[in-house]
Amino acid sequence: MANYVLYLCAAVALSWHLAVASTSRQEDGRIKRSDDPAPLEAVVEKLSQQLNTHTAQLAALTNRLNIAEKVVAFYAYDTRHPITATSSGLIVLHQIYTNVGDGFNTQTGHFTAPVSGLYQFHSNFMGADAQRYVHAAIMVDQSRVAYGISDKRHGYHDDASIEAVVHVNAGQMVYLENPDSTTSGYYGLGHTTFSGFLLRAD
Ligand SMILES: [Ca+2]
Repeated sequence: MANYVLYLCAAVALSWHLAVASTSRQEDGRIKRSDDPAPLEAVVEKLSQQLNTHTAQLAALTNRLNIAEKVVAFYAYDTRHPITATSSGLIVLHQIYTNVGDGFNTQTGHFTAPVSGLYQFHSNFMGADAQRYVHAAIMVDQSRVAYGISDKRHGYHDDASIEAVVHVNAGQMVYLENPDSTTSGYYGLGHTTFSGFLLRAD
């Protein structure tokens, strides 16, 4: 009888221990997670959102890099002499050393910006007539952004150099103009030049 009671008590204690142990395992986080897919779905959703964000950032950076590596540059001259331009007319240079980006048109004398950004333009010019002085201007559309004078009346050649650093929008035209009220002659033979290049795209 005493043995039976002892056996019964041992059986009850063992059952209680197993019950507690079983409950403990079910409350274990790692075991519970593998049984329940909800937390994993949340993790996948969060990683998916991060991947989308990083993909968009990579696309934006790639686009920015393509723009930053954009090269636009031209350098025009003319071997004719003299180069004449009517009042408020273009000083058209028909030859080019450099035309990266094909922005400069040798027929019209226009440079058309292929991309928006900060540009630098320069012209060296020289009057062809010893009896008078001439001006030249760098124009962005209708706006004068640089202006200079060459005066040969003292009997010597006189170069003038003008330069502008300006923001130009894609499609805007930049050109050399004779701002005087009369037709002007400019020294050709490579003396009168017009150049420009993109410093930084937007
Ligand atoms: Ca000078």
